Amino acid sequence: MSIIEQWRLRARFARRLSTMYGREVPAYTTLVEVSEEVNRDVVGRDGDRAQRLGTIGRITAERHGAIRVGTPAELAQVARIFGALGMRPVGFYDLREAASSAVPVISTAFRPIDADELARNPFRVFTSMLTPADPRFFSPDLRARLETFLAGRELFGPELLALADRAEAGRGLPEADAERFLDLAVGAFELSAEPVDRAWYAELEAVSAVAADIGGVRSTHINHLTPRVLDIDDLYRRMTERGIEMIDTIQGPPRWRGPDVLLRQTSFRALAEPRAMREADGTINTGALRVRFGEVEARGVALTPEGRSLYDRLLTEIDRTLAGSPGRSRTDVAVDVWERGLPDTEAGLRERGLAYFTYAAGHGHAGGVPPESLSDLVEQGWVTATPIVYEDFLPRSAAGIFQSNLSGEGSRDTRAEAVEYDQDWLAGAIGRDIHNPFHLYAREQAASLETVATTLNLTTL
Ligand code: OOG
Ligand code: NI
Repeated sequence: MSIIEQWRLRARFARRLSTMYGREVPAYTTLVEVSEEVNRDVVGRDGDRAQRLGTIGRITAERHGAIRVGTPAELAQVARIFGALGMRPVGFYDLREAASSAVPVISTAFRPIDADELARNPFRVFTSMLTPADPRFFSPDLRARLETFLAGRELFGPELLALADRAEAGRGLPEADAERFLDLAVGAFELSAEPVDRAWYAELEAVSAVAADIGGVRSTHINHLTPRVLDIDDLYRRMTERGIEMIDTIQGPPRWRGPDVLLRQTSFRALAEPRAMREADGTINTGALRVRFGEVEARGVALTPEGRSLYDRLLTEIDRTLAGSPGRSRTDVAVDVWERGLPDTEAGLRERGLAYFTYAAGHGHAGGVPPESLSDLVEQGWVTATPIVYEDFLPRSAAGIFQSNLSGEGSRDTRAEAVEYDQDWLAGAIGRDIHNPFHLYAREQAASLETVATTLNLTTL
């Protein structure tokens, strides 16, 4: 019997989720249309250069989603559903620590981890879990009621989870089961029509709008979906021209003359959606909640640990400079800092070991004996270097995206001690390894170098 392989399940799931979200949040459909327009124009203008970090086929289908759950048990179930789609937990993000915009969640991202799987369909989901045990956000009393509420709900039914386990174990599902699995999985992330308890929601909202979105309702939902665009500044302008209100900034590194690194993101503000509300006396009214939005992103080259710490230092320098001269625009300062701090060519990033590349034996050399160093090999045309695209997220941008789409600041007791939820804790809670993104990029780079060494008959590289 033929089975639908995991990557096909993943691609279908991403497509169906996108259709569903477009129906629920029509401005998202506009965002996708405008992204496709921009991508067509950039490819028309720049040709192959536009596709240096992924083919237009991959980029057109590329999405990331965001979901939020309440407990380790729920997160473990999410891991089974995404495991069915060939997506593994990668990276650990603690958004409770974000300086100006703390949110009571810790997060990981589920995504494919092998280069060929990413090329087939790179769908990823930023997945956050509430931290009720953190006393900076929740009093003991509220924590207890919240945990009881969360323990009493079911986000994913037994049939969905059983199909997920079969898909993961068998690396796919027969067609009829695949369809059933996708129906149930997409359905689990639709906005529920079940009435929201107004007082309970408001009580949590006073602590954090994210806490209310997660723990104030008896179901989960896709919070946003994000297409990838090749020119995010152009997209921002076009969306604004269409009358869609965007958040103030594009998060992440600035646009500048050098290579794009990591990730730039922006979004449109969360829209008021009608939701049924249950009042204290039991009557049901129609209210509105503002939690779901559309985001868009441009991806650049993945940085090594050295590149990443340089990036983090440059961000700090931008903040420091701005604090000292508040009249200047953030963009101006950022471009300045970038031009002084970062090599403005791919070769520069490569030679200083700041970014990851894959290498392949080329045909551009004059012949003779190949040189021994990698940079000579590349310079003399023996080997080509292609940047590896960044597949992950940025904690500071993530916190900004969360916050810029929330109304209300929430409250936080800054005197209380943080509770340690770290990566090991999270891995234990879901019973799966959490991959280190740097190791994944380094592994891909190393595998390509090994092939080059074999092809050119070099003993060391
Ligand atoms: C997740 C926010 C983070 C991103 O792209 O950085 C995120 C959320 O709002 O649940 O999606
Ligand atoms: Ni996002």
